[in-house]
Amino acid sequence: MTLSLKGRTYVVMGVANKRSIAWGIARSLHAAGARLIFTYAGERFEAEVRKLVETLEDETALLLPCDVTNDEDIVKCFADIKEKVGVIHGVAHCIAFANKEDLSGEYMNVSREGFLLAHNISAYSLTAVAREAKALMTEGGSIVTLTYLGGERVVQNYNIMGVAKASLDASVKYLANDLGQYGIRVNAISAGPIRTLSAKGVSDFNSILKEIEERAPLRRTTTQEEVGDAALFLFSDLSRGVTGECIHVDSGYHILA
Ligand code: NDP
Ligand code: N5H
Repeated sequence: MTLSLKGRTYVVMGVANKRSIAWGIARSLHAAGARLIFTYAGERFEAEVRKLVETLEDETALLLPCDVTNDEDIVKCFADIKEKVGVIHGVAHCIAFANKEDLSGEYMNVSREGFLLAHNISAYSLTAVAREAKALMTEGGSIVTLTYLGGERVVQNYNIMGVAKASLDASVKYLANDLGQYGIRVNAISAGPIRTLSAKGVSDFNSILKEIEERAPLRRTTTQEEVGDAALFLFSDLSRGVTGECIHVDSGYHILA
């Protein structure tokens, strides 16, 4: 068993820019020789993602639109992938969204609309994507999503995203149970805080990072590369016995009281 992914194809969903965790995963998979297909939500970041993908200098790389709030988009995206490449071996789901006003203050003030939006994009999308991806994973496969400690415990201001991540974490287990019989594994990586576009606007992000540097067992913050390499393990056959699992890549912060 090796970590080489030569001859394998992976769909990476959720690159917005070079700081995205999805881009860290893409770089690790690319270094292992995998062929990559990127999906992006809207035209907003298309040009930026296209530029990044070009830096890989891989003519086989593909870039397709996929807004996960739209079932037709998901179905069309995977139908296009089927037509263009046939078989895929995995999907990296690196997508989440909540309204900014629902990410501070008291959780209980969340509106029905804000609650449903966060769950739609951040949790349901994994199930919708897994269902479409399954048809293309005829040689078995591995699905990896990204979660955060705030889904297991109360983390100040994470609020509606914590509730959505709890739903995502449970989805990983139910999907793992459904898809195991087809040789498809489903796992999550719980990443420590990383400064990305999504994290922009979090007012006390510096103090969150400082606390990790001071208290986490490894005494440093998490990098995109660390998450990328853990994902590489989950996509490779080295993790062939692992499914329904959540691996914390957070300098060990989650073990602290
Ligand atoms: P980014 O902002 O780089 O990525 C978030 C991605 O979500 C964007 O690419 C965005 O696409 C995508 N997205 C939002 N709405 C939709 C939609 N409707 N359809 C398709 N894609 C959509 O941030 P991160 O890399 O930080 O986030 C990736 C994942 O990592 C998220 O699940 C996040 O919760 C998780 N995570 C992040 C941590 C951190 O500290 N940064 C810690 C733990 C987990 P577009 O830009 O095209 O709208
Ligand atoms: C405890 C914290 C800090 C407070 C909570 C932050 C939650 C962040 C997650 C969501 C996904 C961020 C989000 O939806 C931002 C949007 O409202 C506004 N941003 C955008 O629209 C940008 C342009 C696009 C690209 O963003 C998205 N998502 O589409 C948690 C932190 C310590 C860790 C963290 C940041 C976790 C996480 O899940 O991302």
